[in-house]
Amino acid sequence: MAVEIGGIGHSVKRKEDARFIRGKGKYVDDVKLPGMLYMDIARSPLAHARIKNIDTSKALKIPGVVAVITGKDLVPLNLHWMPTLMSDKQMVLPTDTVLYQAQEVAAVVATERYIAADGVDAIEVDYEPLPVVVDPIKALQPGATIVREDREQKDNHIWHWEVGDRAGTDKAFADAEVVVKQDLYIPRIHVSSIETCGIVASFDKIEGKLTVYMTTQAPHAIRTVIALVAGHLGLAEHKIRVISPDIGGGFGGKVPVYPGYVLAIGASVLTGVPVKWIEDRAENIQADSFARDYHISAELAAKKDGTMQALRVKTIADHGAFDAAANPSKYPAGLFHIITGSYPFQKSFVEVDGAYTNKPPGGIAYRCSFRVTEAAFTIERLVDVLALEIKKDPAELRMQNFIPPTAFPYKSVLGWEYDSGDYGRALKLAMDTIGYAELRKEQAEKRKRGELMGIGISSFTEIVGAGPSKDFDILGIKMFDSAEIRVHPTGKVMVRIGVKSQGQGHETTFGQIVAEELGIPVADIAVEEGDTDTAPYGLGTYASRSTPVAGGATAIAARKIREKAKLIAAHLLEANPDDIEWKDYKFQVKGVPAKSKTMQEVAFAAYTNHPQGMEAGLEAVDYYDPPNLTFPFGSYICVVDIDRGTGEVKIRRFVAVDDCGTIINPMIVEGQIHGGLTMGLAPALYEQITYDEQGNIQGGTFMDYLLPTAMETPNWETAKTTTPSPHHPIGAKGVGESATVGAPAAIANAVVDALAHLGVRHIDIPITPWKVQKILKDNGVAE
Ligand code: MCN
Ligand code: CUM
Repeated sequence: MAVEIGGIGHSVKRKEDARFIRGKGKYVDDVKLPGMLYMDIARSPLAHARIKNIDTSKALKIPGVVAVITGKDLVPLNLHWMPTLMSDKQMVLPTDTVLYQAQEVAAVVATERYIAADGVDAIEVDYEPLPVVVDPIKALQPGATIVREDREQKDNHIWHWEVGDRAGTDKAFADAEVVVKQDLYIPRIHVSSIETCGIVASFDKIEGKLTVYMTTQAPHAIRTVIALVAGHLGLAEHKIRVISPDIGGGFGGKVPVYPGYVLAIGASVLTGVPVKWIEDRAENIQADSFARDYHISAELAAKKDGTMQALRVKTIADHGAFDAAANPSKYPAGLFHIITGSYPFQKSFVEVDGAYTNKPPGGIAYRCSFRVTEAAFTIERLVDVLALEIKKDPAELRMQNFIPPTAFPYKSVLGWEYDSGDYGRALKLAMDTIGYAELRKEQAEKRKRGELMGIGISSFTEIVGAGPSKDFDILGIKMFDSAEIRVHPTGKVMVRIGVKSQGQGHETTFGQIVAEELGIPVADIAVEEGDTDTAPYGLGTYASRSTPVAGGATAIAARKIREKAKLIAAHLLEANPDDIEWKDYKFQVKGVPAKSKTMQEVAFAAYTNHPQGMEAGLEAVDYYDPPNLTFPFGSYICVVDIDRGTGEVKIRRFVAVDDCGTIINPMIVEGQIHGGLTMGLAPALYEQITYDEQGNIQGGTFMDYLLPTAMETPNWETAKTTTPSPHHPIGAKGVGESATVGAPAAIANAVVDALAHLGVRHIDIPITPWKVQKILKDNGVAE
């Protein structure tokens, strides 16, 4: 019975894969409208320059070029600047100054994509170079080149944010028996989704209606933002339809609004013809928002026996030229204050300062719900630094300190209330699975022979599922989410939700939630997302919030339907509703299993034979505002061998134990973890974007920006524990980012562990062979 339904806990095959694996997905670039024009963008070669003149005459002479748009053209429309999600503003096109390399300078609209590109090549811009500042620490020093001359404040400081008890923490440090300190740089990296960003904007001049097909993770928010920003041009919210079709990976990179989107919409409104803009790969990696770029200085105070007492963290956040991060309004540094992690610190203090530099906007939440990756990496690295300092096994040190399972719900010193957790169980399972004790013995023997082997642990706590709406909003729009369910007369179901999959499998898993609640086979349930004309209002998919928030809405909407269905079942069974129970996916008269009705029978009656006085139909809507976030967690153990000749790090084994509460679809969750682990491996060993002193990007192609391929990716071994969320309607927590958050520290800790006997305490990621080989050479152990 249960197998046929395909409810919660079943590895139902992904419905969406039927089209994806046949190449039949429908992405933005598949949208082709009659008369459509194509847009391409001219970009600045310099990181900071005055624009003396833009000559568009040659471009306009190219046959097929319809229009060239510059900043000056946008001024009368008041569209040359746009608000960012972080209450900053960002240039759509510059009128006089460019602030980073690859910044948009002009747009060309043409009858063909390649003619538009020729038009871009023919635009002549006269630049006067200005001094460049790329280092945020230098940017904050007095006398630094000012990046944002448009601001009243004449320096590069964006904001200061702090949380915790400064004086109490300072005192705890002053009194502490042991203090360890570590500076860490978490480098700038870039989301590299298979699909780049793109849009087809289609303005119907007669209806006054704008239809936008767009690679966005949050279509409803985009609709509202367009209405707020372009309302003065006559674009009202009921005449704006945003469609987010299939998306080839978002990972946080498709949350911000990029100038290209605005330009394509503007171009369509002006021409009255559909306009398509599809970013190329180089533009995507060079100009779109970046992640991380945190300069962290962290200290941990403890007793001699290893009892952790206090944490003190100071950070400089490099946001590039505009603060276009996608954080909830209240939290400019995201949820970085989850940094106390899995440990019951008594005192903590965290401060972050944002800085402008001549680089593209940074600060997006690349597969981490708002700076959680930075936080988890810092605390899990710091715990290992402490372990080395007091000569204690890092597993033992963690076990000694974990917040005990009896302490949940646990209120952290920096203000979060962790819903549930059992950290010791997860770490023990990881240790048993990998054979921790044996590995330590092997390591000791190898060390005697001069061989380099390391074991690294990361026992992270995640924080996902923004709302609740009292604390979480974007530009004032509260973070709740929604579901609308309609049961048709023949018992088939249409579910529409306010979030939007970018590959996470929502069509399958949200169907499974409804299947479980209504006893209708998942095959009979269609799930639709991403069209603002049909889906209920929601805040979109990021921060692993779909399951915690829209998942809750879906379960509750289904339960509303079941309540009504029960009354219809009682009517059909000629019984008192109080005598009806929901059992084995059916309504039964208590104690008389033979007298029962299926949901399909009830659905038919809802339209053909419903009780007198009751509304016909069977549908429900729910807007769910979660009471709290969810706190998934895990323990990862990584084993590395290091080549003494090349400095290459080889991951021999990696065991990942994750706990995301009730699991809807184990296969999909495992897939999320595999993908997430690879995205955690990437910054640990390979990925980093750097800039030279002139602000030229050094990692602007995949020749220089190393994405791990199947060759570099180890065989991930996964296992799980299940600690349901007590407040979520089905006990589920989010999981989409856990592995990316947890993996980097396990890998870095393993490498440091392999080299610890040489006096190594820390190596900044990415841990490249070059860095390791230098350590080996400096210590005379290189082969
Ligand atoms: N799931 C489950 N049981 C749980 C938790 C989740 O079966 N207890 C399922 C969900 O139903 C969903 C998937 O796992 O099908 C991920 O769910 P969730 O953790 O709620 O995350 P979201 O759906 O909100 O996805 C967002 C998350 C984020 S923020 C990034 S970044 C990321 C990630 O998902 N981007 C991805 N995974 C991605 N996977 C793909 N293929 N593409 C992306 O762009
Ligand atoms: Cu944290 S990236 Mo995801 O939130 O889209």
